[in-house]
Amino acid sequence: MSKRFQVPHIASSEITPESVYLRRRQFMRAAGAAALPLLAGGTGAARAAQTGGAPLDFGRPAPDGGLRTDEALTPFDDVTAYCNFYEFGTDKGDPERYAHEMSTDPWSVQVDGEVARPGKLNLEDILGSFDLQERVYRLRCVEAWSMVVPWVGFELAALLRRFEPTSRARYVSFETLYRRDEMRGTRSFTSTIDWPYREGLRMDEAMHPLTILAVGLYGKTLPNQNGAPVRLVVPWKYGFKSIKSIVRIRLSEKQPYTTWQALAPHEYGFYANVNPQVDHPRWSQASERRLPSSLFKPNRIPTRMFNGYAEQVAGLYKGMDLARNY
Ligand SMILES: Nc1nc2c(c(=O)[nH]1)N[C@H]1C(S)=C(S)[C@@H](COP(=O)(O)O)O[C@H]1N2
Ligand SMILES: [Mo]
Repeated sequence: MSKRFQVPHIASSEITPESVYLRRRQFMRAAGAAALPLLAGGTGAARAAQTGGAPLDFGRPAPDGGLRTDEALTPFDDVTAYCNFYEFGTDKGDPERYAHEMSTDPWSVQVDGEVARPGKLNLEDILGSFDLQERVYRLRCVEAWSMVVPWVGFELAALLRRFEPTSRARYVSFETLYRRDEMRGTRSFTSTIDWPYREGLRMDEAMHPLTILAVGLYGKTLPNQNGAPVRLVVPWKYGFKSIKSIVRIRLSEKQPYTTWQALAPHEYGFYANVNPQVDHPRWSQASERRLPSSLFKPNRIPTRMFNGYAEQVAGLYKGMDLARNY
């Protein structure tokens, strides 16, 4: 398989066992290649030691057009131990306990629907085709907790363009892997989800430069519990939109089915933009617990419109009633 490559430059400090793994997957089907750049400007690993507790700043807009934030990173151990991934159970610790039962190699993503060139990408193709960057984003769950995560990924727009969306493409939908024997949460009698987990975006949201597909965090390969090997991250929306372990992407003319909207339409809308003024029926969205958080140090902070990304994304919703289109 022939492919175009960029000349590598990886600082020796960035060559971790995980980056070697990522690059090995990048090269498995790419004979004759040298190394690829893993991170363009990776501060996450350097800041990994900077755990919670640093004062937060809300007065300043996020620097770099929202591509990074200088708020304290949520420590790696919290990001990987406190998870929502219902395929493995509903307890926050279940994904870390059981997601290793999911096999992620081989992996491919099918892209079809309203595209001129439908097809399938192996994970190796994905890793070899797009320059990986670090993006430090806030992640705000609809359950009113939040984290700051240094993701490694690339813009979803770059992948979509490769398949040449047609003029009829107005929405993008995503599907998670569904493998009952590897996902004990999907075998649970108490689960009311119609698997596979599905999510969707409007085309302009999907093409927005803040929207990424992540393949790593903290400079490492994405842990299974965080959605390995490839997951969506849409930082201005509630976390449930950021679907994990994606195997299918489909472009469509009509607004797609989404898991949470189907399950409880009064609680979870299609847009799910973070909005402190529109409460969830069962809890307020005015503030959030920034992890790490404890009984004695709840670390409660005000929630910001569009999760602090209003400057970048408010224009997408001009003229829309955000209380109706929640
Ligand atoms: N397939 C799948 N994707 C999912 C979920 C899930 O249960 N299944 N949970 C969502 C929710 S509610 C949140 S808050 C984020 C959490 O991502 P994290 O565990 O990496 O922090 O993943 C989202 N993506
Ligand atoms: Mo969530």
